[in-house]
Amino acid sequence: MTATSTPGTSDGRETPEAELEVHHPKTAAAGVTGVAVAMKRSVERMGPVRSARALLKLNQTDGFDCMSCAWPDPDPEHRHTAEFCENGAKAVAEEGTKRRADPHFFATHSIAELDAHDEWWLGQQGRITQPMVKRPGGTHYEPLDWSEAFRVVADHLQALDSPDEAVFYTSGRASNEAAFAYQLFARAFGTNNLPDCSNMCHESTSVALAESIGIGKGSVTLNDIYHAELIIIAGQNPGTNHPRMLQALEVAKRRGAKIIAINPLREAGLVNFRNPQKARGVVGAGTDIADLHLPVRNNGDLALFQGIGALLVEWDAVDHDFVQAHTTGFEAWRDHVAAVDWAQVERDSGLTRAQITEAAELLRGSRATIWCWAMGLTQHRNAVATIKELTNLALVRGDIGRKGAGLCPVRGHSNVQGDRTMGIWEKSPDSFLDALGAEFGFDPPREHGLDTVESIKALRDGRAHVFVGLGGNFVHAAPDTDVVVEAMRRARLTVHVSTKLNRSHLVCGETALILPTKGRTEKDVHDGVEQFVTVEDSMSQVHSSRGPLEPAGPHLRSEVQIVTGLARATLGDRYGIDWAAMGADYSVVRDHISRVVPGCEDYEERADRPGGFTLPHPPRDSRTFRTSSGRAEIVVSPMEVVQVPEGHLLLQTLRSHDQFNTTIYGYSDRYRGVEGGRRVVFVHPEDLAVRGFADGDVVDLRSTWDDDVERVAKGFRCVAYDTPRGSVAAYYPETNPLVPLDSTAEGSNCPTSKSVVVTLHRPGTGGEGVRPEEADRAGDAGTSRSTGSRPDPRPAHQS
Ligand SMILES: Nc1nc2c(c(=O)[nH]1)N[C@H]1C(S)=C(S)[C@@H](COP(=O)(O)OP(=O)(O)OC[C@H]3O[C@@H](n4cnc5c(=O)[nH]c(N)nc54)[C@H](O)[C@@H]3O)O[C@H]1N2
Ligand SMILES: Nc1nc2c(c(=O)[nH]1)N[C@H]1C(S)=C(S)[C@@H](COP(=O)(O)OP(=O)(O)OC[C@H]3O[C@@H](n4cnc5c(=O)[nH]c(N)nc54)[C@H](O)[C@@H]3O)O[C@H]1N2
Ligand code: SF4
Ligand SMILES: [Mo]
Repeated sequence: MTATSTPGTSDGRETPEAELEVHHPKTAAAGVTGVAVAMKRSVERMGPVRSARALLKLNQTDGFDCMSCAWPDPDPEHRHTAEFCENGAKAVAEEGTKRRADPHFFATHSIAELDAHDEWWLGQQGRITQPMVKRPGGTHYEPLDWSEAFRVVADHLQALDSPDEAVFYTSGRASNEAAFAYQLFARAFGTNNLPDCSNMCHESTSVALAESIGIGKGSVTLNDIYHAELIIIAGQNPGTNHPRMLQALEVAKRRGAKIIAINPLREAGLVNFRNPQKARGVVGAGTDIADLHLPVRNNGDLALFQGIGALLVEWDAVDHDFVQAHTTGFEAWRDHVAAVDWAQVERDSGLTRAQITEAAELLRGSRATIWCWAMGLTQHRNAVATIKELTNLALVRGDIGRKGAGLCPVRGHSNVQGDRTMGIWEKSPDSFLDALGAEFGFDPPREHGLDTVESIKALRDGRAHVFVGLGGNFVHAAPDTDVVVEAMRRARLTVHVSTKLNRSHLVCGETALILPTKGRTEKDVHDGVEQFVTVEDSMSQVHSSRGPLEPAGPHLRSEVQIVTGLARATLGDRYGIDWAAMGADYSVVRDHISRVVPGCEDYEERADRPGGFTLPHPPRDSRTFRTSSGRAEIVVSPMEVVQVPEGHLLLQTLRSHDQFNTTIYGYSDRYRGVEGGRRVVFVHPEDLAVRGFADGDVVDLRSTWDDDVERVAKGFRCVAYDTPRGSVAAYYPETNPLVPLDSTAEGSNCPTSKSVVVTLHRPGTGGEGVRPEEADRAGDAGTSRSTGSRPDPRPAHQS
């Protein structure tokens, strides 16, 4: 294949932004700056009245659930008037903006012209107000009415040779009601092709936990955090991605908990935190959150966890009663970890035995330990094994089903966990399909559907022809951007249910539709009756959500209305499913949910109580493990860690403080000291020096994979940074062209976005380790695409 550059990604840019500045990273998170930034952005985008109306209802029992992350809310009696963080406020401002991308906007900008802009600019154009279509051969989107839009989708779906030629993607912001109706639509249509963002996110967690403890969800509640003696935070950056978690950690700390951060980077917030809700936080030095920071090398956690296991075994720091009563596999695991080669543990983890011993001692001394983790563990080839290994440590310490202890995978999207509970899953178990079939009088398809990576391949290879996205930005979120771009362009129809413009609308199938939806912030009234929706947070708490703001336009429909409209147009009255009733009154959907989804009995009443209700979790509730053995499984995994060839580096792709996934709020990664741009790569100073580079140099990144495709992302400014030797970092989604589609986690098929083998190159010269002819090929492809220019990176004041 030919060399590739960054087509289909942001703006095909080949150099860092002119305004890019790098300062010393901050050690403290939040504090006054966080509050000030949140207020400034809100008022800029929404104006003072809408800002106040929205923010005072954010995360309140009579208000709406924050649509940013899945961190839970405190009990109703413990909520503040301002129960949100800086990034929650940014998410609200992004949706509540007064700006509009209306039909006139689409008439004045061709799709090609829009595609030359970066993701930040696209987001700045505001809310989409009417259904839009790009017809075959068309250069622009044009408006159409809802019934015609539904007809276009129905015609394409009905024309397929098999229902399996369509894929129905979901991003984790969809409500439970929308998700339930959507999976019903896909299955009544005849396919389990229900890929979702989870496939790129916590899928490794779901797989590992289902096998080890019999349920793919975490076992702690917020109250457990307050009562923990030790909290371990591995591969997660809460200061940016789950900011209110820091407040819970602060409470735990004041009650005497110790905290260990396992992270290649010294992320602000883990090191030091200033709570803006407490005067002490605003003026004082704040709380040192982490008692111990272990700067593990990228992908080194499996080795670290096995090293800790070896020490616990050596010290016999094992809860034998728990192991005896509830687990299987202990002896084999004990023998495996007791035999670890410490030289290998140290090399693969990048940590010394002394550092590992310090962590193991804290674990030995704790009677209640909570393990938190996120993308730093899930997006690796060995992710499932790594999470099982951490689970082994929790099991041998008896830390499941005990107050103040447990497993706490911290989910990303606000309702990603709820969507899975509602059946958004390409591999839903037969028990769920049976219940669904019994409720609606049909036999749902049983064959597993396509996940995200498989869907891309099916579209690429012409095995799938229709893509429907309920939210999200598939083109920029998925790995191997160039392949995804080609795959989507081969589709006969691409459909996106969206609030705002994004890249996926511009990388079109032959026909493309944008169906504009109301968001969480907005009122949803039908025939004078106010509707509400329900969501589930990262700790299995289900509750209602009601938006306070007037919708962005009179033509918007809610996700439930759009999904049921699509289903009705496509399926008519097949199986006698009453789509119209569900779309008109969401309590009809909830009534179905109460009979189909386990744990959701009396759903209508329990979900709408202040604070909602907690879904059952057998290991947490009664130390019951519904695995094949009926016990929690302590699993042996070989210590396989990515080995990086000589001269190469291991790249992790992560989030800045000023984005939500592919939505770029702005260009300020304040805590890491990067302002005015995003094309940076964080590298250890000696890794720069040995390659003849220095801080400030511009390099191209190339990834190395087992095929003949060259994957290049151009023009990144080197930032000398405190990261382990050999481990580098850069932002997602700019680096997604480097993640090979076939490089996925064993067992979960999650793309390995946190371990990409790369080399650094001087732009244009071929640089280090490349033959000049290779560099030329890269250069050619790099110039084959238009280079759109991004205007002033500071948010413009259009409203
Ligand atoms: N403001 C904001 N909030 C968000 C999001 C957002 O984009 N913006 N996204 C949401 C979503 S969908 C998700 S999934 C979550 C993501 O939340 P996080 O998982 O916190 O997100 P990342 O930025 O990907 O950060 C991963 C962290 O893991 C570390 N890391 C990388 N590789 C390794 C490794 O090999 N081992 C260890 N131990 N650590 C490693 C990185 O240094 C970084 O601190 O956040 C959610 N919340
Ligand atoms: N390299 C790399 N790649 C990654 C990751 C990584 O760490 N590194 N992380 C992965 C992870 S964890 C995830 S979760 C995925 C994220 O993948 P996605 O969920 O597909 O992406 P988002 O950027 O969250 O989607 C943003 C879009 O959703 C739409 N939207 C916003 N609000 C609403 C709403 O209320 N309703 C509807 N219908 N649409 C709405 C808007 O149009 C917006 O542009 O990316 C993955 N990709
Ligand atoms: S912690 Fe997450 S859910 Fe809570 S306000 Fe902040 S972004 Fe929203
Ligand atoms: Mo995620």
